[in-house]
Amino acid sequence: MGIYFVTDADAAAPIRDQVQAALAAGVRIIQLRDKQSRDAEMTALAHELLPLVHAAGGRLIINDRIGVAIACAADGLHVGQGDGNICDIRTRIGPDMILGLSVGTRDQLRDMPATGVDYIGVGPLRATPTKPDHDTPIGFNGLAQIVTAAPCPAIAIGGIGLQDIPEIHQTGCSGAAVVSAISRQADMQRAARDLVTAWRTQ
Ligand code: TZP
Ligand code: MG
Repeated sequence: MGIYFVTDADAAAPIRDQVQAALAAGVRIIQLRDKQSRDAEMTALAHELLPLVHAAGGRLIINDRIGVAIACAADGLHVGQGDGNICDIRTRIGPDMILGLSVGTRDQLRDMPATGVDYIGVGPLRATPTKPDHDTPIGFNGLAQIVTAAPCPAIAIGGIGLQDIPEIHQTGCSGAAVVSAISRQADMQRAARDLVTAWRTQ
């Protein structure tokens, strides 16, 4: 998956600009995350973003909202531990939609159903102000333990910057998810390109 961009509703730049910068830089997985907007707004934005993402050969994944993901026929849905039963969610979204699950402990990995989840987002690697209610940071050791035991591709998330890419790659992660390392940079496209290049040259 490489560099995976998660949108930032609290950044100065509008979400659409963030996504365009990430796509122009070569990011191919975009997660639309906006905890505040209503379902109808998020669905409308997803409808706008989907053609842009697809024109770049990318995939659009919706955070949390199963109804939105279904309504806009998104490529994927990403849910957290508190977002419902994974088997039920898989039944609702059908067999083809990408399903990602956040995992922060080995217990959570053990409790994950053997099938149905396509990838896990593992973290937070570090404490991050972007998600004030995040769980305890797991560090590189925690990340490596979960990634090694995972039955599916894993991507790291939480407090990730350019300098972390080699170590994340070394743990066996299939990608690295970032928010502020793109969304809150003065030149978002340049920041995204540096991340994409760093991942590709590992
Ligand atoms: N899930 C775990 S940490 C996080 C999410 C959505 C936020 C990561 O943001 P940043 O700015 O890349 O640290
Ligand atoms: Mg969630």
